[in-house]
Amino acid sequence: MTAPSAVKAALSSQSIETPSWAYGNSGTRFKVFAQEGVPRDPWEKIDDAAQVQRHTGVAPVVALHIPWDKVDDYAALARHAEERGLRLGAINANVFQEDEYRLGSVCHPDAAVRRKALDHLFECVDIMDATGSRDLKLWFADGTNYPGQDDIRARQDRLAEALAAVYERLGEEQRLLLEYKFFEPAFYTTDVPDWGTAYAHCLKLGDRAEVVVDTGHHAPGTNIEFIVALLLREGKLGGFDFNSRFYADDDLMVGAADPFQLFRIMCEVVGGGGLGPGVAFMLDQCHNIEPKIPAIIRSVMNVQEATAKALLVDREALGAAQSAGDVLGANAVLMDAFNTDVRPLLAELRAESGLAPDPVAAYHRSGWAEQITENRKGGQQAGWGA
Ligand code: PSV
Ligand code: MN
Ligand code: MN
Repeated sequence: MTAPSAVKAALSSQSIETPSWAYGNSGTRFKVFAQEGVPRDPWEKIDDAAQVQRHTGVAPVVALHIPWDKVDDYAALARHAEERGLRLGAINANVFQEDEYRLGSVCHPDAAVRRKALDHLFECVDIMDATGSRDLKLWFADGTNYPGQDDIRARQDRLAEALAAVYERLGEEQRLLLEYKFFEPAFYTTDVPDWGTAYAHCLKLGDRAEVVVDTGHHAPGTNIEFIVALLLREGKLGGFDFNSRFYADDDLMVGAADPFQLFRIMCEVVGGGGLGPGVAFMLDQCHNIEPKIPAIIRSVMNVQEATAKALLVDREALGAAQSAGDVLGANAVLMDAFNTDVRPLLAELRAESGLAPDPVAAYHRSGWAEQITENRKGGQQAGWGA
């Protein structure tokens, strides 16, 4: 087994990015259940993110979604984050919530709509310049519902053209992260449905274009860790949108539905040398019925636990069993790590950093929930899931 000190050192280097929209109200197409004390604006979302960081110590980055997080002064928002020990992470573009986008955004058959979408993407890069964000995260709801509705290849050409224009606009330190999703809202074709399509576009664009793996965006049974291994090997894994799913894009807490899958993914990340700043460990979740801040803390802890288990894999023993063709032995090495209770190790790590061993309990004791319930009235909907 890897020495606990090495595991702790590696864990300390991981930083988990929380999404601004997970702090606001969200729901399904049937109902958004409003909660007391939710943020009324992006400034308060950052205040809540600071609570997650305060109790976990490994979530210092917050992703924004534009225009859900529209403010007049993005540099001031970045300062607000900095004053709370945070920094602003990925800027998520939103070209899916306006009437013009009924037939798509950058793949739309009408050049005027494509132009509007592209202008929004440029605006997102301007925001990155102001916030110091490294990553532009692109997810397109583009696709078609019926065979013959539009030309599949022409839509790919339009997509490539838009991506090239955005890539061109990026600074040297900025990256374009392309997210795929196999269906929804389009039901027949989706223009970026899978890692292969995203990879092909990123490859053409250049080194600073990489793929985002949203764990909820695959068909049931897909071997996500294989995709992760392959993208890492090709130097094209830009990051994750972590969440878990029972059915489709459920956006539940990561590690809730299938902790073993999360472990297998993190094994590939660790094995492929992806546990550094090159891979963004973002959450993309919607907490519809559970209280938001503790749910985000729990999610951060779930990622940490899976990472710790992956770090505990005895790589030497695994390699030896694999070379010897010892099928059961190799599998046992992996399962030993998965079945290790890493909670005491993580509690120790937190204590060493001056944190309480149980971040959820510490949050509940802190009085923050009572304070925001008292001080915030009329919380804002995150903009998602309605
Ligand atoms: C789309 O389903 C998605 O995963 C994209 O990342 C969006 O930006 C996000 O959800 C919003 O929650
Ligand atoms: Mn996502
Ligand atoms: Mn999604």
